[in-house]
Amino acid sequence: MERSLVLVKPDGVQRGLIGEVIARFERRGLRLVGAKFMQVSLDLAKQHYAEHEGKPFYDGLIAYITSAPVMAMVWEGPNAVAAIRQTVGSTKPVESAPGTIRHDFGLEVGRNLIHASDKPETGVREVELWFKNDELVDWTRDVDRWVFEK
Ligand code: DAT
Ligand code: MG
Repeated sequence: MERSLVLVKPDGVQRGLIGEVIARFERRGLRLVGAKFMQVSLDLAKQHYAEHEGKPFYDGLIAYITSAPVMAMVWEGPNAVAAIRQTVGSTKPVESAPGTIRHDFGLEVGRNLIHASDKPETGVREVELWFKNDELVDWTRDVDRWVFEK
């Protein structure tokens, strides 16, 4: 089953939006596999955002993600990565479609509330980076057969 890392970033946590984000993914039919509320270390932030090193916004991005606790989660489902990115919205909140999380709660790219893996391979790498195996739960729901076709 495809998996995505999801982070409710420090602004989302501070603004009391953890429940809102979880509710949206639950309602979508995705299955929660792991969750932890944590302060992000500088080392983890740098590994997570390694692809952006050297870009003009990099220092601000590292400062933002380490500024206060985040809610880190793993969600799974068929096409979970695409489904979650769709619910999250575009990187820039003002370019996000109405109804998406970044549109409905955000204005600025540097306060865009949430992170989600951008490709299935990224999902695998990011889940490995953020979670130990014994922090992830393999489980089924009685409702799965009404949400997942196979
Ligand atoms: P996403 O978070 O949608 O996957 P990304 O991986 O391109 O976007 O960038 C990671 C984060 O970096 C993004 O959530 C916010 C910040 N960022 C990206 N592009 C930016 C820009 N042009 N100006 C400022 N911050 C930016
Ligand atoms: Mg990204």
